[in-house]
Amino acid sequence: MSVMEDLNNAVITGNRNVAVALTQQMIDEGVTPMDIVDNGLVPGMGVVGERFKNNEIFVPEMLIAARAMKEAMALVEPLLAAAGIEPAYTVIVGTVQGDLHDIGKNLVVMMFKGANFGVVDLGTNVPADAFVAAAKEYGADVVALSALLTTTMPSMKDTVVAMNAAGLDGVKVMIGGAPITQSFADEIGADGYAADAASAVDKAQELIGAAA
Ligand code: B1M
Repeated sequence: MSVMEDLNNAVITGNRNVAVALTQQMIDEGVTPMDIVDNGLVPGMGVVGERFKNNEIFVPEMLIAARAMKEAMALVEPLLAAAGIEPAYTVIVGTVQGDLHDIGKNLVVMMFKGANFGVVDLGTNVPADAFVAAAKEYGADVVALSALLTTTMPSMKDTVVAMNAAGLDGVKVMIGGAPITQSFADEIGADGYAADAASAVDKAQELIGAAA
């Protein structure tokens, strides 16, 4: 098995020590940081996302895999930055105003990072105008809203309205969270809905026409 395949497996199984060691080994051997990300780390998280969608693994396994990916990425990120390599797409993620639930939102963040999106995480209780400001500041491709409370679902509509009012119709707004459905997304004019964190990445890629 190649070192790259071993790195894939280390991410899939959440073995962060091996993931970090193999990443460092490849850096030392002169493998380009982009090659490590594209062929060693991202495909591993892709497998994790698929297994999560298929209920073959659950939140704890996903968190462990994401931690392995994050620690390996920490070695590669400075090299990418030094080479002027930026992620191709930027997503703003946050839990909407009034809502403090962030476990699902954090999984969404991890899956986007695992797919090599640039991620701006605004945290929880995020007002519509903060999503608008961040979308402008970072030139976002996607704004991803999470809500866990039926009482905060209207904040999603407020955000869609604010994005359109700010002339950001070109930025795709997608929504998700336990009480959210495709029909609610249709009702409030959101561009997309995803049922889980792995599907959120698929949906974002579909909305912006990015290669998976
Ligand atoms: Co709260 N809570 N909570 N809570 N809480 C729920 C959501 C609730 C269903 C519990 C219940 O009554 N059975 C209920 C909501 C009822 C409703 O609205 N119909 C509820 C309530 C009422 C409340 C309070 C109002 C309780 C109170 O104070 N009286 C209060 C509200 C605080 C606030 O937000 N303003 C409250 C507080 C809390 C805690 C702080 C104690 C804690 C949150 C801790 C934290 O997040 N840091 C908490 C928790 C943990 C829960 C439950 C138990 C678990 C939520 C969770 O993290 N699930 C929840 C009951 C339940 O779900 N069993 C409950 C795991 C997580 C991985 O799943 O977030 O659904 P989830 O994310 C999924 C998908 O939904 C999706 O991807 C993830 C999986 O891949 N997803 C997206 C999420 N965002 C997405 C975005 C996307 C795409 C997919 O695209 C953009």
